[in-house]
Amino acid sequence: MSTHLADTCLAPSAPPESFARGLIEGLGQTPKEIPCKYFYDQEGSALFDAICALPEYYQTRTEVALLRRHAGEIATAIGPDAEIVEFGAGALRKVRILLDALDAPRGYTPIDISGAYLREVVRLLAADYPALAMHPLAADFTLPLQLPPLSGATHRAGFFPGSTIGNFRPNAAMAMLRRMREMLNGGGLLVGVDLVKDPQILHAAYNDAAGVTAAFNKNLLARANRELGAGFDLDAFAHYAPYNPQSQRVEMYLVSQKRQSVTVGGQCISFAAGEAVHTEDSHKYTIESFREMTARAGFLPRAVWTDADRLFAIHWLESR
Ligand code: AVI
Repeated sequence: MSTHLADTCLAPSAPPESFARGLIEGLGQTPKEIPCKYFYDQEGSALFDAICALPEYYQTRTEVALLRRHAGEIATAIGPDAEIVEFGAGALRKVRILLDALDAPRGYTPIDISGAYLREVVRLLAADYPALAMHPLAADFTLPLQLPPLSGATHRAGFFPGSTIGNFRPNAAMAMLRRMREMLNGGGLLVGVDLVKDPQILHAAYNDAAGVTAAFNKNLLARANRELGAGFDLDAFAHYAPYNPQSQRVEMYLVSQKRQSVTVGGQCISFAAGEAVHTEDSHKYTIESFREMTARAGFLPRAVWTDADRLFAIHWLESR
């Protein structure tokens, strides 16, 4: 569910009713975890928007600049009369750049778990693109799903910006790419991916000076307090987000600062002092490692656009 409608960054989330179940299940495991899809309630989406504007979080501004700079080439790669399928229907700012550059785009199919969010996306875009046929799909794009037959467009092109793919483990990311390829039925995929880089830059991006990422991480506990009446003391948990240069991912944790017990949905959950709850992985790829993964998923990796500092890459993948 992407409940926040600011024109910056949004990410896929999960229906609220599943939060209690997912939280209790994850905290019952050893080691403890909370799936990152639960970050994005209204508060979490607003915090994520704030992250996207942080000086340390280079990803959003770099991707937007790449889209702007290479919009013409991207439009040529996609071709005229296309229907754009956006996986996760997030940042309107990004899809607008694409739609403005394309030659006669025929349709837009945003896929998001939140029907309410989709309605708002469609309302906002329909005003500016009256000729574009809107086919919103309220669904979880990480699961198999079938798109309705094409109408008006000659082909589909997928759009998956924001390096959301990095929040999936590589095997899951590859399986998802395979499903996307099948769904697109011969159409290509434009995907934004954060690059492997100097660990200090990555560390700063997930440990910002203003503490917004820490608040975003702790929002999982705040959300449990709001929605489930859980008794988390936010000060009794610390945000910890190291970059692991061997596994090439930022790992995010909430670390219990003392021995404590919290009641969540009627269940008592105990934390040892120093015990960590794993909340997110953000995998980074080199241009080559990402191309290799997409080729194994059945795509033909074509053009790649990257910035001079090699912070971020946008890949154009054709279907075999
Ligand atoms: C949504 N996703 C790509 C973000 C990332 O960078 O992995 C989520 C995020 N987590 C902490 N900061 C931003």
